[in-house]
Amino acid sequence: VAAACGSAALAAELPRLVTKDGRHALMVDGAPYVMLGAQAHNSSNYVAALPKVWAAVADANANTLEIPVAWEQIEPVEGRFDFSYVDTLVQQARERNVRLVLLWFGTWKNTGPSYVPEWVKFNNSRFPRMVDKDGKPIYCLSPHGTETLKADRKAFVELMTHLKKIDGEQHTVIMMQVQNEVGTYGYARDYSPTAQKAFAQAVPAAVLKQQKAPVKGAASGTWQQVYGDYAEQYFHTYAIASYIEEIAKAGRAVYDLPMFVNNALRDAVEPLAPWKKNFASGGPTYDVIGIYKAAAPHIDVAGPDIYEPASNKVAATLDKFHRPDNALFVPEIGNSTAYPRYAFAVLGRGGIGFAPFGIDYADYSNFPLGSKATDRSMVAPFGTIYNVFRPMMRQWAQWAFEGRTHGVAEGDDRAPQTIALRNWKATVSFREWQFGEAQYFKHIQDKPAGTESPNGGVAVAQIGDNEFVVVGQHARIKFEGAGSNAGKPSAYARVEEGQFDDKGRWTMERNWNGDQTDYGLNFMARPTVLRVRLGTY
Ligand code: N0T
Repeated sequence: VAAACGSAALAAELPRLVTKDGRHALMVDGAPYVMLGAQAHNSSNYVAALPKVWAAVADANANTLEIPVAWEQIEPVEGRFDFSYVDTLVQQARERNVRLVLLWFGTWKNTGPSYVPEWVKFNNSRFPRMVDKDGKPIYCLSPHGTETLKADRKAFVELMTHLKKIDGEQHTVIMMQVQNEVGTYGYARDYSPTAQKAFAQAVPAAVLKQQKAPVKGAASGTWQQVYGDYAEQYFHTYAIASYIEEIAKAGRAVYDLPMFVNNALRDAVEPLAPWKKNFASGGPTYDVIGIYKAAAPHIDVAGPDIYEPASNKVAATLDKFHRPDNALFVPEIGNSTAYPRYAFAVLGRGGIGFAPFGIDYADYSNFPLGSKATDRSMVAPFGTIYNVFRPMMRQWAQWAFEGRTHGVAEGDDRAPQTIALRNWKATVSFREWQFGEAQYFKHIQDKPAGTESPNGGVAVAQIGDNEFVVVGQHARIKFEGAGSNAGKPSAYARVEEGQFDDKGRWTMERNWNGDQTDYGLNFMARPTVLRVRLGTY
């Protein structure tokens, strides 16, 4: 009876984000959870479109679906709300044992107002657009529009109220994205009289504290005085983040789900420089996460939307968004074959979630951002990876929260990478045959099938002093002593191939030995889970 009550109490616990020692966990039903996610296409937020979404989500083995809820669909007429799509969505998710992350497409969707209801879209006197330096309205709604904020907030609060009513016990919906890829393309900020007045005000103390100036300016004062050439971008960022905060805060007051924002990236490799139309000003780009933390404390996470596959850029982006005050969460990543390998890097780094975009059999391909394919072949490369993580997702999430996990994705240079472990070091190499060392087979020119482009990845959890869980594909891993084991010869005690079940029990299928371990542990196309124990002598 006590156990039954205990699990009921856990199930009733609200999802929330927790941070300890600079690491993060998304708690779902009282325990760390990793979103092995999939995002639907932008127009699949209708009941009739859902079958093609669910089919792809199932092929992906995803445990979480990210899908829009549009302001235009829940409040087509001001003050009249329709939650029929939300009801069906939640119901169908439960039937499939899939959790939901709802994307609130409100005032800003990829910066524009495309998803606001018609009564908002064309009423610029009540819902002002931003204006340029000549006072001409531009496409983007102004974050200084107090009526717009009121109306968006009201709709969002209605949505949260409804979710609490239909889902306040089960928590099928585990997280909310507030707006989508906010900011403004082509314009640094609003130049309306209201904005001009605000721009001349002093930078709020919370911002001063959390956002340092890239180039030293005044310690306090106006945006211009403190942030110099970055002032317009930072000011606009503050305006948008404050607007989002009002919405998130009001929504959480009725139903306290974790909330996040997503970001259309600025380049994380090129040196930081003032905005010059090269990204959306005002969005949660890596350089202004501090402003979001200061202005929007009800937003837990700022996550990168990754649509540039270059491995150095992905690595730099993951580094910049993974901070003691910001959990690593990739709410969108391209769905072409260059991207699945990054699941190993994100899950290995302790990310709380990863979601390819466009996991949906709608008749739409967002090539060249993503895959040309719109069928199972597009989903399968993610599905095979999720397939091995899903049974042990809860353990992995716990290990990640304890700082035991690491991960690498094959670089575009195909070069080996090392992973520093506690008293061990692992080297991961790519395009190796399963037998032998490349140096003895220099006359062999060909490479393993399916490795023509980089797609290897390995994630490792150190679950004991000498024990590891290793998941990989298209890669070789070798261990050697480091730290207190440095210089000691070592050998495998066991290399068991198998699976953890959802109760954390390990089932071994076979023990690798002989050719299967003599030249490192070699993962081929099919992702495999190994439980490895080493010893020194
Ligand atoms: C994303 C998606 C959807 C290297 C694009 C990406 C989604 C939104 N926007 O399919 O629209 O709702 O969040 C913007 C990518 C910018 C181009 C990067 C070129």
